[in-house]
Amino acid sequence: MFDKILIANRGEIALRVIRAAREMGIKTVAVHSTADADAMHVRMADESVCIGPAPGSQSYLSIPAIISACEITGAQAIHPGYGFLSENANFVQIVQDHGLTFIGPTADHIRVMGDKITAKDTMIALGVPCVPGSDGGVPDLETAKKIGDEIGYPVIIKATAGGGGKGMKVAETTADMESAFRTARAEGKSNFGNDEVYIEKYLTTPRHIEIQVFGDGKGKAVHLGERDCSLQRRHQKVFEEAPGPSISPEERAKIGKLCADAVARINYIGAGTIEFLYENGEFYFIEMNTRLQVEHPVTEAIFGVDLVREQIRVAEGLPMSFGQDDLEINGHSIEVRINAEKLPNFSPCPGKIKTFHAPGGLGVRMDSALYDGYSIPPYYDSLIGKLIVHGRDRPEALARLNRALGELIVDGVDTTVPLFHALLEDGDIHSGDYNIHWLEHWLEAKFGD
Ligand code: MV4
Repeated sequence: MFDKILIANRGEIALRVIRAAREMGIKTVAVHSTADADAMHVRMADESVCIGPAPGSQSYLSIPAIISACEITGAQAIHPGYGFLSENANFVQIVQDHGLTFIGPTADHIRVMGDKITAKDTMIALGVPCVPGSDGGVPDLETAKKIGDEIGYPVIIKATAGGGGKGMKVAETTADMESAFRTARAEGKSNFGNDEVYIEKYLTTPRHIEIQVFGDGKGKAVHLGERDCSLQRRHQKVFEEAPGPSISPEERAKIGKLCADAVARINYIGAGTIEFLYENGEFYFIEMNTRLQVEHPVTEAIFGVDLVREQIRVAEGLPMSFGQDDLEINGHSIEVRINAEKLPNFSPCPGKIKTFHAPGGLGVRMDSALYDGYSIPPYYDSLIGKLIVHGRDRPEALARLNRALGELIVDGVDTTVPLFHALLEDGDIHSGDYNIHWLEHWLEAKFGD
C-alpha cells in the first residue's frame, strides 16, 4: 500500500490526483517550478518540492529533479497526470530502476503505442479494425505511389512518431504524392527525430470517437464506452461528450468488447484510450494513448467511477473495484475546456485573475486550479479549467452547460467561454450533427473574412 505519492504535474490535473489520493488516505507531494510557487496544487498537497526554473523542460520534465523529490520526501509512487512525462517510456524505466512505482502503464506498452506503426501492427494482430493502408513503414516514394494506386486516393501520409497534427500530409492524387511524402518525412525527422512514415486511406468526414479502457495488468480489462471528441481546432479538443451522440448501444458493446479484449490480451495496466475515426457506421483505429486523458471526467460522470482511484489501486497491485458487468451508463456528460485564450485566434492570454467563481449545483463539476488573485504564468498550457456537466439525457446536459457557463466568472483574462455560449446557439450542436472538420468550418464562417 502506498503511504505517499508524488504528482509530477501542475494545474487542475495535479488537484485531480491529490483529491483521489486524499480520499484513499494517501499523502501527497506536489512538485513545482519557481513560477508555480503560489500555485494551487502546491497549497493543496501535503508537502511540496521546488524542482527547477519556470520552463517545463527544466522542471516538470526534469527526470533527475523528480526522482530526487521522491527520495527527499519518501514518496513511493509517481502519478504523471497528462502531458509532460506521462508517455515517456524512458522515464518509466528510470522510476522503476529507483525502486519507485509509476502509476500508469509499463514502459513497453508506452513504447509500443508511442510508435504509430507498431501500435497499428499490434492492434491488427489483436483484431481491432484499422484504417486500410500500407503494411507498416513505406521506404520510398516509388512504394508510396504504388500503395496510393492500390488503396485509392485521397490518402494520408503519417509520420510514425507524429502527434498534434505534425508529420501528417494528405495527397489528393498521385501528383500530390511526391510533396506530401517528402513533407511528412521531413516533419517526422525535424519534430520527432524519426523519418519513418506510413500511408492510410484518407477518411474525409469522420468523427473522432475514443474508447476508454482500463486493465489490471494481470489479463483483466474493461471498457467504459466512448467519448466523442470531434470538436477540435488545430488538433486541440475544445468540447467532449459521452456517450457519443452517433453511437448505438450495440455498436458500443461491440467495439468496446474488442478494445477490452485487446488490452486484456497484452496485460495492459491502468487507463488507456483507443482512438478511432468513425465514418458510415464503421470504426477505424488510429492511435492509442497510454495515459489518463484531459476529458476523462465525462466518462467518470456517466459511469460513476473514479478513474484516478482505480489507477492508484492497480499500481498497488490491487484488483480493479469493478468488472464489466458493474458498468452501466447513466445519462449524458459534456466537458468544455476553459482556456486562457483570446478569440477569434485563440492566442494565449496569461495574466492575473481578479475574480474566479466556479459554477455549482446538481450535475456540475468544475476542475480548475484558479483562485482569486492568481497569476496564470505564460510558460505552460493555456488550459485553466474544465467545466463538466451531467444530465439525465443530452438535452438536459446541454441546458445545464448553458446554465453553468452563465454562473462561471473568470475576470482578468480572456477565455474560451464566449465560444461555448455561441456554440450552444447552434442547431448542429443540439442535434449532435458534427464531425472533425465542423468546428473549423464554423469558426471560418463566423470569424473568417
Ligand atoms: C486521419 C484523418 C483522416 N483519415 N487519418 C489527426 C491527428 C491524428 N491523431 C490523426 N488525425 C487524422 N487522421 C485518416 N486515415 C484525419 C485526421 C484528422 C483529425 C482526426 C481526429 C480529430 C481531428 C482531426 C482533424 C484533422 C485531421
